[in-house]
Amino acid sequence: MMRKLLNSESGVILPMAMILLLAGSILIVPLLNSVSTGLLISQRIGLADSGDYSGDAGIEDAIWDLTFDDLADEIPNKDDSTTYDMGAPINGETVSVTVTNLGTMLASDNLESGGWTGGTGWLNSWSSSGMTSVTSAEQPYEGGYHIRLRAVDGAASRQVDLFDQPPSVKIQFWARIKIFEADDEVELKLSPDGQNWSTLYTWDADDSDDIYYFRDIDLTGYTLSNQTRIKFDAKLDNGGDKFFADDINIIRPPTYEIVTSVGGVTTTSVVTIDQGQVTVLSWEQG
Ligand SMILES: [Ca+2]
Ligand SMILES: [Ca+2]
Repeated sequence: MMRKLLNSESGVILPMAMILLLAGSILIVPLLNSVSTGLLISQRIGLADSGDYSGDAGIEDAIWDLTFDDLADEIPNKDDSTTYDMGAPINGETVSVTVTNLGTMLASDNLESGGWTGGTGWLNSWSSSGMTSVTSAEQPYEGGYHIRLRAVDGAASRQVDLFDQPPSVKIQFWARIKIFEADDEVELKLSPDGQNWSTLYTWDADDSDDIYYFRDIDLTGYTLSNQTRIKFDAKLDNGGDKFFADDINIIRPPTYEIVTSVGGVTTTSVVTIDQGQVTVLSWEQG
């Protein structure tokens, strides 16, 4: 009896499992295809008219694994890299894939050089005017130095190449206001050319509590050029009104270089992946 029951149960379970498996395949395969096609149509740019699609397949596979699987977790830090062969040959050839984490930092300066030339990733030194200094006075947020702007003509600006970067670049920093009265203002401005300026943020008397705050400003929607300028610009009426800034970073979403090699053809792509949103910054074969 028991034996018979087991037999009859297994006879039911196997077909049911097969049906579920089949149903799963029917649902999942089109889903994968539509997501993959979506990536291709909406994200891919500038693909050369080349006969070798195997390398492209390797890149698409890596983008999928970075976005939806755990490939990103394997290379969590800047310059981390991993190399693997795709599970199944494509067009009869083995596709080798190398994925490298390019990191998120585009430019940074914590002012710890004590002057206007420090930091990394910038096109040049800070340009300063008026009663503006890198100073150790009045408690920097971080380390021993910060920027201080005073009076009507205080300003500090710097250039960074943001061309070919994803739209969702951010500028992050710490800022503090001391002794502002009505009509005292400091603005953070952005320009693609040094001529046309957009105001990203304005501090006024309401912010005058002498406490450092973290600011995280998204540059999505602004024109980002290869000579993007950021500028702290003071409109204060005397030297006792003070604006401080420290630990200034320009960052992008996690960015990866994917290189595939198959049959002597190398394909290289750089992509950013921001909470499931893929942006292809470059995709070249040769
Ligand atoms: Ca500092
Ligand atoms: Ca004042």
